[in-house]
Amino acid sequence: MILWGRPTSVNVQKVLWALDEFGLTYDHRVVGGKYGGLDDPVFAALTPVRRVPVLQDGAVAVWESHAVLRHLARRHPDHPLGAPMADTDRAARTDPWLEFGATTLQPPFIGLFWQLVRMRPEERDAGSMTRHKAALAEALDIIERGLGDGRQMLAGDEFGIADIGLGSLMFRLTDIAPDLVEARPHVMAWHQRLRARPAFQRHIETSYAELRAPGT
Ligand SMILES: N[C@@H](CCC(=O)N[C@@H](CS)C(=O)NCC(=O)O)C(=O)O
Repeated sequence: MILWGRPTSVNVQKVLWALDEFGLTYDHRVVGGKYGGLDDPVFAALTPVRRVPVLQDGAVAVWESHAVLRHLARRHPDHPLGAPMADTDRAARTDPWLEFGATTLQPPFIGLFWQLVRMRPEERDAGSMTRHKAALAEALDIIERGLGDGRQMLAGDEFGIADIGLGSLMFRLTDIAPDLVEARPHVMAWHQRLRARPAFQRHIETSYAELRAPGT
């Protein structure tokens, strides 16, 4: 397998974390951001969006980070992370979280991250930051309710690919908006459980200094 994508991308980090949890080996091609390469013909032939991550697995190239997580699960139905996705009823507890992560949690997270990390203070827009924080608070309330029945992880008590898809945002989110996380005890406890995983420490809790706007 070949994983394409810079490790500072949160979407690439999801895949790095998942590959590590599945115990898989792969070649890593660092492209995107300051490394460039997204318009190179070899990479461009793999994905119409020309964004990272892309996972080349034999004859297929999978793009969209959550599609990659599902692909790995389907490829390894006997692994504890893959088994739930091989069972329609169990998959139905995971899929909504992955969709919710991509459509509802991640967009305001990316918006706030860009404002606070990737833009210089003079470029920031207070109204936009307020809107992103409000949307994030609503999304985190939903996770808080989801975890409120005492379950350990998003789709039940077992760690799964939904925890990877959404949990990968928690390190940076806690950095840029600690108040949003600290106000939600179930979200905080879930994050702490993820932090105990060595693969989380290796791939998620990493510096994003290279993404900072000059002078910030
Ligand atoms: N929805 C896509 C988003 C992909 C995406 O926007 N990737 C960003 C990095 S997080 C990218 O390729 N940006 C261009 C770059 O890194 O140069 C996914 O989940 O994979």
